[in-house]
Amino acid sequence: MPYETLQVRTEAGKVGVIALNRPKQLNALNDQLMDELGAALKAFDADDAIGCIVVTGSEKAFAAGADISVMTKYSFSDVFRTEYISRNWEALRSVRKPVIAAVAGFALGGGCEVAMMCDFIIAAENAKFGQPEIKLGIIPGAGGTQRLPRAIGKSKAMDMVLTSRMMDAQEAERAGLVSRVVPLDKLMDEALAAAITIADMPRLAAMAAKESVNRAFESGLSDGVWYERRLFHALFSTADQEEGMEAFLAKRPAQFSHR
Ligand code: CO8
Repeated sequence: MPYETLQVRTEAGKVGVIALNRPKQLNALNDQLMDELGAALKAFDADDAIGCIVVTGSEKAFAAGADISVMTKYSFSDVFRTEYISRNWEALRSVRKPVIAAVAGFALGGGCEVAMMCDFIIAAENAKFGQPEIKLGIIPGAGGTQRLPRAIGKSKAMDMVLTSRMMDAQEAERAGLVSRVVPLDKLMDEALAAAITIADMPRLAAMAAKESVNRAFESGLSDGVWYERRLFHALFSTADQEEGMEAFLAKRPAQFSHR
C-alpha cells in the first residue's frame, strides 16, 4: 500500500521499518500520518514473516509533535465530537509484536508520546525529548502525563510537563526514558540489530513477554505476577519451548518455528 507520509520497508526479511516522513514539518503528526502509521503497523503485525517493527523519523526529528497548524483551527466541540487523538492516535497500543522507537533529533509533544508508546526507545546522541504543550495552552493528550511519570518518575515528569524544557539523550538514558544512546550514524544499525535479535527469538515468547511487561503498567503487583505466571505456563504448550530447551541441552543452536 502506498503511503504519503511514511516510508515503509522490510529489512532482513523479518523486520518492518516505518519512517515518519513529513520532512518540511519536522514529521509533525496529523490524522493522515497517524492513520497511515496505524495501517502500516497493522500490516506488519499481521505479516508472519515479520518478528519486530522499528518506528523512526529523520536525523533532525523523530516528530516535533502534533501538527499545530491543524490544531489551531480546532474548537472544543471539534475535538470532543470527533474524539481527536483517541480516534486513531493510539494504534501502537494494539500492536502485539515488539516495536522499537529509533529516535534522532526532536521527539516533542505527540512525538515523545508516540516514542513512549513503543516498547523501548533507542536514542541517537542528538535526540531531544520534551512535552512542550503547556506553551501552546494545552497539556499532553496522548499519554504524556501518564507514561512519562511511569518512565522517569514524578519529579522529572512534572519538571518537563510544567516548564516545557527538553531532555537530551544522556539525561533521558540516565532517567530511564531510553534504553541506550548511540552515535547518530549508528542509530539505524543498532536499532536494526536489536530488531533482528528480537525477530529471531521464539515469536510467541516475545509476544507474551511484551504483553506481560506491559501488564506491569496496568495492574497491581499480585495481579501482574499472576498474569505473568499464566503466560509462562501457556508457553509450555509451544513448539519453540520444546525446541529451545532441547537445543540447549543438546548444545546446538535452536531452530525456532515461531509456533
Ligand atoms: N506542527 C506543525 N509544524 C511544525 C511543528 C509542529 N508541531 N514543529 C515544527 N513545525 C514546522 C515549523 O512551523 C517550520 O515550518 P516552516 O518552515 O514552514 O516555517 C518547520 O517545521 C521547521 O521548524 P522550525 O523552523 O521551528 O525549526 P527549528 O529547528 O528552529 O525548531 C523545534 C525546531 C524546536 C522543534 C520547533 O519547530 C518547535 O518548537 N516545534 C513545535 C514543538 C511543539 O510545540 N510540539 C508540541 C505540539 S502539541 C502536541 O504535540 C500535542 C500532542 C497531542 C497528542 C498527539 C498524539 C500522538
